[in-house]
Amino acid sequence: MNMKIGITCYPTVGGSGVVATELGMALAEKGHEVHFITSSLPFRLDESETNIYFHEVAVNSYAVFQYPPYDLALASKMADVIKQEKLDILHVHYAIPHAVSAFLAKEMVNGQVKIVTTLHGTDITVLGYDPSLSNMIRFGIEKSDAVTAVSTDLIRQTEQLLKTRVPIDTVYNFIDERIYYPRNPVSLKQELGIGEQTKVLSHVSNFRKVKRVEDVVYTFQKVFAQIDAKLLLIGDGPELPVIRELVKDLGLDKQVYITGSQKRVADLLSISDIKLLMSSKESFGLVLLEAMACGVPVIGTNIGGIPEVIEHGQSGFICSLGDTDEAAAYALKILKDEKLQKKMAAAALQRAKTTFNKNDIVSQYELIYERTLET
Ligand code: GMT
Repeated sequence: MNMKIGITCYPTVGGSGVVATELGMALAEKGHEVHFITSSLPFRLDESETNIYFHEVAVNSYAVFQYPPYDLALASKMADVIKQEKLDILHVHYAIPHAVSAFLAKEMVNGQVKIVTTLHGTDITVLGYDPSLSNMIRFGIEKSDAVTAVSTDLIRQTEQLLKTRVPIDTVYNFIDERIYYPRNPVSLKQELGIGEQTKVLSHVSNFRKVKRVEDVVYTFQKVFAQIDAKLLLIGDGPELPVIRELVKDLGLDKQVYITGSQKRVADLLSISDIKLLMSSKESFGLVLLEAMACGVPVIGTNIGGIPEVIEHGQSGFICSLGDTDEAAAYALKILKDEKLQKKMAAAALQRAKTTFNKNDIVSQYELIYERTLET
């Protein structure tokens, strides 16, 4: 059954925006009509594709408003699009503000749409602790017609923290396998001046405090003490200046490449022997899946949804939060044993293709949409 689906997400670079955009494009390819209702054109969205439409939410900043009313402008735009385009489904990513704006929009059109909300983590694990917002987040969740979360651990945390009383389905994230696949690494290694035998560790994030990039650097320091290696720090964010200083203080400037935001993430991952994610909060860790799809073994912390992505001892290793000795020991175990590295790389690739298969996951969302339309 072809449906008319509205999608709202934060369109800027970030896992939730990427997943929402990829999902919209995949649904459009399957014949659904997809309407993005966002404050700007989502990164990676090609609006010239068939069945894709973009509705910009314009936020006016009149002098009387101390804060521009994004949530209300969004609700108003959602209501317009639901009416004009006769949307069946409004799929919002993040409970606040998006599910709350969707609820307002639904009220404005007398309930003529179903709301599906996907939780990505930040609204629950960061904002859920703020008592002034937790009632609002619970409201957004409970007023949705269906709710999904990107990991089972995120459901556990949501129920524990917010005491929600509605069913939530786990629907894992997926990546576009036309972008993330094992590529030929030789030329890029040469271009970066990295020797063919030198091992490469990498980290990709938005350099927020929760990503604990300093643990990545300390882990690398311990690995480099034993073998020839380089570290690629890919991405940008508030902690980058602190990390740059740390790298300098540790005398690792020549071993650590700070690349900033990159369009060639898949290429950089493909020349990596290991990918590290040492976060203190992570509902899923999309960057782990991106690395696995490039055939790279991953090491992540025992936090949030990470253990659902990495099968410990198969596609990589799970270490305790903050334990850089343990992370370095796992990294060295992989890097010193070529046979193990190849086995783990193949397992990572296989897991990305099966457990996180794009077609299966898009079908799960379609079934959830259909279920809401039956009620
Ligand atoms: O982690 C971030 O800083 C960005 C954030 C987002 O909203 O894009 O990521 C969240 O959603 C991603 C996609 O579902 C997940 O892969 C990330 O684990 C999750 N981040 C956190 O839970 C901290």
